[in-house]
Amino acid sequence: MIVRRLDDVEGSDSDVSGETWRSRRLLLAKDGMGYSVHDTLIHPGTATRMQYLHHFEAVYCIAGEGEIEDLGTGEIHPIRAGTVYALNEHDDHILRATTQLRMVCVFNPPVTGVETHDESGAYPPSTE
Ligand code: 9YT
Repeated sequence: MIVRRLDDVEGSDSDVSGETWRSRRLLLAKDGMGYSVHDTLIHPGTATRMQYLHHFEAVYCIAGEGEIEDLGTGEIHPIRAGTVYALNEHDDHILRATTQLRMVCVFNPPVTGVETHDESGAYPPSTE
């Protein structure tokens, strides 16, 4: 059994930041679960375009307010605590944070720990 706390991850190599976000990666590829679990903060007033070409991601908002724009359909969905979105079609999207968003993110395949977005808004393919 693995028991890990946010305190264990904060400030470690598994605490990774991009320009608009900070991702505390609680479970990683090396944990052997087949997915990774992140506690991610999206900074207020930011917009982030992303498209995970090599991963599926589910995102569950536990605090804050914002919106997600599906660039495939043009639809905009409000995000607040209790909202989950699943990028089941490697969807090209923009995430806008009105206030700080706290999101629990699950990636399949799992990230190894150090990934940040490339110029297309994706993480590289998993090599593990
Ligand atoms: C919600 C989102 O996709 N934010 C970017 C960071 C990423 N989810 C991560 O690595 O936790």
